Amino acid sequence: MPLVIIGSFVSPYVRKVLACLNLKGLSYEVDPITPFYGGDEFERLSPLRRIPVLIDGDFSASDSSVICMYLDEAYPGRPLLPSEPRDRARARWLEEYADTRLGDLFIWGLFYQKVVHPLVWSEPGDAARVERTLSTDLPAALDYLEGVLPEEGFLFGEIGLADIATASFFRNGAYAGFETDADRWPKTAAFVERTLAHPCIASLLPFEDVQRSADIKGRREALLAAGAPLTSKTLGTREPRKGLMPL
Ligand SMILES: N[C@@H](CCC(=O)N[C@@H](CS)C(=O)NCC(=O)O)C(=O)O
Repeated sequence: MPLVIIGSFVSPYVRKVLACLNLKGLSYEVDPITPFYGGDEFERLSPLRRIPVLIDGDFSASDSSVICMYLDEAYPGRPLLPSEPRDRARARWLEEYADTRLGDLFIWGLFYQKVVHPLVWSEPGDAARVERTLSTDLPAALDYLEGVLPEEGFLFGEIGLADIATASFFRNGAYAGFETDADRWPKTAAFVERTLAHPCIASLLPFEDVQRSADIKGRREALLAAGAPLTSKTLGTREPRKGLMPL
């Protein structure tokens, strides 16, 4: 039974898990649904109605951090965390910072407002929130990252979970039209470019392009034609349902 990941290729949290699977050399299949289109079985597996979800035989888990730690503990291959306790704690903190703060800014502040909300609910997103994100909140986060990201290479030597988690959100930022100002944040801009160019993430880009551009009816065929490893069945529904986020 292959490992199964439920969730759209365009989600930064799904991208993080898929990149970690690639890094560890584990094969998998994807049911590329967006969370709003999940049915009852999806809700049973993911009580918060969020993606990604992992299915490993008769075991399942939701939350990208929980999934990545499970994969690292249950499977061999390249470790996702560094070996020293303090480095491990720093890596976990940076993953948490990315998932919480960068997620809030890049996903809920930009990508959701500018891309997802108009697409799923056919109405404009919150322009005031986009403005606040771009003018105040995101610059403060980038100032922080500029102080902790390495000038060269990756955070703890080899690429790992903290690098992937951080850079993943910038790709969704780019989908919402955001570009990191390399004059103001040179280390961050170079780190993100370097990390997104690593094969474990770069190899996912063609599937993201298809997921973003193909219409909903032709998407599955287009993803298969691009070589995406899809499940034969989906937990997706035709009509969207609201999740638990206060949107
Ligand atoms: N902490 C979770 C966050 C996952 C998350 O927020 N996923 C988004 C998609 S990018 C989602 O499913 N949102 C739907 C909702 O919250 O209703 C993780 O790391 O997996």
